[in-house]
Amino acid sequence: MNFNSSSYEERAAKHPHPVARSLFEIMVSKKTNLCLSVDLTSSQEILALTDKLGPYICLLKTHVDIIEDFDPDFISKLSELSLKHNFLIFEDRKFADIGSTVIKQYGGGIYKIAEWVHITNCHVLPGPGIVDGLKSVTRDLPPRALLILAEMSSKGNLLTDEYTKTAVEIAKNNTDFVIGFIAQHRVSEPSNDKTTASGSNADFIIMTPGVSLPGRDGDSFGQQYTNPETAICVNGTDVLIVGRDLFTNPDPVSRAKEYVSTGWNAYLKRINK
Ligand code: 5FU
Repeated sequence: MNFNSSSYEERAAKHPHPVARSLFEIMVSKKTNLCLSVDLTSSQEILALTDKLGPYICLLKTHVDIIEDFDPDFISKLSELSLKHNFLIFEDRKFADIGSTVIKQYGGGIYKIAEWVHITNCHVLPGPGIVDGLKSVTRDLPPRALLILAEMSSKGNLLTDEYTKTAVEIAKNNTDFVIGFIAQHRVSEPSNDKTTASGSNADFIIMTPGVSLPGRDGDSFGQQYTNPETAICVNGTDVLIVGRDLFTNPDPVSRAKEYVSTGWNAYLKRINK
């Protein structure tokens, strides 16, 4: 739709949500808008790669339910790495059930996601009650934030324009918890000079999966890739989410550095610096 020409510093200074502020501050201090999607299935491999790439990322995205040897000690170690390297943790759980069920999925079970994850996400297929349910879990916890899935990267997905508009409306009604969207474009109007704590000018963060440096177009299961420059300068995203192009790369550090410099230069171009 549009893009946000304000700097991450300006957005950090004005943002009413503490998790959004921290994320912007980390992005500025480390000069990176890269999120590693660490879709590995062994906890040792996840921890080792996270330790290696920690200096280059602002955010680590997990799928905790694919880990084959999960145990609570993994969470302590991951949380230590998030402090050591200064990044936030985003569990890509894609909650999609009614409020009373997601309360148990987010706060309980084996993973107790709300206890250690700064950011999670949900579909809004069930209606706004899912957001109310998730939010209720966070009442006595340190600041937690939610992203709403407004668009997906996969071919033939069912998230129509009408659906996306409704997702944005639900976000605008919950700016004390929702800080942005998983999307392929800036789906809400940019806040720029008119940022408010809530409502129509809220400063939503756009995070985009399905991103790869040129050379990968997709996979055999419908994934589609956009390149980082287009994602940031044309589509208006704020955070690049990259998985296989990093974790299957024989030299993930060099590859991560390429994403960091491409992503940061594209951001500087967008804000005209
Ligand atoms: F919401 C979405 C989406 O629309 N597309 C995605 O690819 C989430 N993802 C996730 O981003 C997906 O579950 C993977 O964890 C990651 C992309 O991984 P890739 O290896 O870079 O394709």
